[in-house]
Amino acid sequence: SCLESGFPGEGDSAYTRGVSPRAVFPTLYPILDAGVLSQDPTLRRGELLRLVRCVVDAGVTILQYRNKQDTDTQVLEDARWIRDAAGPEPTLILNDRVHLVEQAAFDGVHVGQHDMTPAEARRILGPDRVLGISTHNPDQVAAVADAAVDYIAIGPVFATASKQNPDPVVGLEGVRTARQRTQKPLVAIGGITPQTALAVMEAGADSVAVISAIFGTGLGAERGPAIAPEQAGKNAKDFLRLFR
Ligand code: 3NM
Repeated sequence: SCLESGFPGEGDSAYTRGVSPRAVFPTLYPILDAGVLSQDPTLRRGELLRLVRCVVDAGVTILQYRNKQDTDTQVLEDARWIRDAAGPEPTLILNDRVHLVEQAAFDGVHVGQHDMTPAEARRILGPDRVLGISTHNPDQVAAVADAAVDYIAIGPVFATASKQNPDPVVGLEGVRTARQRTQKPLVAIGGITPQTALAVMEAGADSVAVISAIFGTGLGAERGPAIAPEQAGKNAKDFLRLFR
């Protein structure tokens, strides 16, 4: 195939194993951060339901749930609502909590540089689930270029307000260098908007991961999402339109 650009290593999951790895990864990878959700359980459930439905209806095929602050019990409850709302098709990725993926009926996990080695995460996950890892510079990309991961994220590409203590921005140049260091699907993250997404893809990313330009920034407490679910769907569509 003209899209073929290399083969994943033996450690990859069924998600990319044996197929052209860069051809299968979705171009838009929204991340729903728990910071945009209300604490009240009833409100929270409705918010999750509507936000997830709206972006899935917009055409989103992969979605990460990122919750850095709550208990496993809360994360698991949220994750189950998300799966219910998304239906069986979308690929759902949980941030960090490898041990909850199976119970949540999620498809995979995203780990950071400090969470756990790819080999350890792969051992817990088994061969068939999706595993992604964060990197913050091209050297870190090179270090996991042949690891048992399905994709490599690099960021922040641009300044971001959605992550505490972000690493220094890598810019488009960082994406270009990262692209030279791996054949795996490369996901760019950090401050990406519809205005910059095409330049990021042209620099070599296969996908853009996005929090605030789709879901907004959380207002916290009991106030609920800053962005209406319909608006989140429109935002996702704005990205997807660019990639058609
Ligand atoms: N990880 P936004 S940047 C979750 O550099 C996350 O690894 C990053 O949110 C990294 O699209 C980031 O609002 C925040 O900038 C992305």
